[in-house]
Amino acid sequence: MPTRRTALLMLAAGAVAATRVRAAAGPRRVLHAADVHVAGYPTVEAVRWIGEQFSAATGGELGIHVYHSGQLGREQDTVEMARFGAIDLTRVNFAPLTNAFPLTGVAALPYVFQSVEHMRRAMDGEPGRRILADFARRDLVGLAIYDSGVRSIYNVRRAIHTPPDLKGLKIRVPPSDIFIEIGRALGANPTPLSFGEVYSSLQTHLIDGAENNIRSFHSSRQFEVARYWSETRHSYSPEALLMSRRSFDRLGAEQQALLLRLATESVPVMRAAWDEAERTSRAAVRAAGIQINDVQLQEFARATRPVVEARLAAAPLRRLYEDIQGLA
Ligand code: GTR
Repeated sequence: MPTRRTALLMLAAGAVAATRVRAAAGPRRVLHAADVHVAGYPTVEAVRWIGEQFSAATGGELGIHVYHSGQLGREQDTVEMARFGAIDLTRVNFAPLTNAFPLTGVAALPYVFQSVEHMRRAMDGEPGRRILADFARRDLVGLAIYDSGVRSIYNVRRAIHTPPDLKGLKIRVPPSDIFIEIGRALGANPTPLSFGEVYSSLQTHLIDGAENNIRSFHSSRQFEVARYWSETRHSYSPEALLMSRRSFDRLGAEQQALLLRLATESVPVMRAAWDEAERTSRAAVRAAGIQINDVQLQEFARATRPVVEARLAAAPLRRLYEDIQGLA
């Protein structure tokens, strides 16, 4: 059963969706998708791209409307809404999925990937397919895995070079046991908050810093408040595009096959936009005077190793971890 909070959100989403469908001329059926990122962000544009291609290929049978900028609420809530069929699609990071879908946690672990290429090889390959298939356990269809760059720590106070520099700092992390453990292992005071709350929490000093990829740091405008970016590069935690099983089952077999194909084809489309977006964002935050510094990576890897070890006790997680390492 949905929780009361989810039920209310579902009602709200249903109302929004109904209005939009009546208002919009265009595709005969519109799938409703959620994303916390702003319009123009590579994940938002990749999902729009799928909709455009679908509509073009079918003479307007089906399109996608993306509710961007967190219009439909927090990522965890949109996952619940998709499970219960209140929305059709949601694009969320692995981070808020790690508790309910432990396989996603393996790909979010600190320093599990050696490079962007390694992450892409693993997520395009058998490890990625295993992670996507596991969403079926909870009424979801895993459609695609997108890049999310690499996450680093930023804050309002000082440059971080080694874990002890984080002592006493309240660092926002996504709502995920793994990220809370990473924060603790580094000696910070990890504070789980949803993405939409981070900017104002930095402003009001509820938190001293956070961690994310440079595109999100830039597009959420958090760089206006947090002036120190330290290259801890501790997680590549990718993005998932998920579909409600109920919505998927309502499509015909041909539509299902087309959607699955387009989702796979959207991955290189997204990556091209991502690579460009990362470069632009890095240049923009530098130009805005953000202090970017390197850190003692070995020390960050050593301090967070127990977070990895704790996951490896479970056989399926260890297997996935080893398979990912095999693709390094
Ligand atoms: C971003 C990710 C978002 C969201 C955010 C966060 O990198 O793209 O989906 O999860 O991080 O930290 O909440």
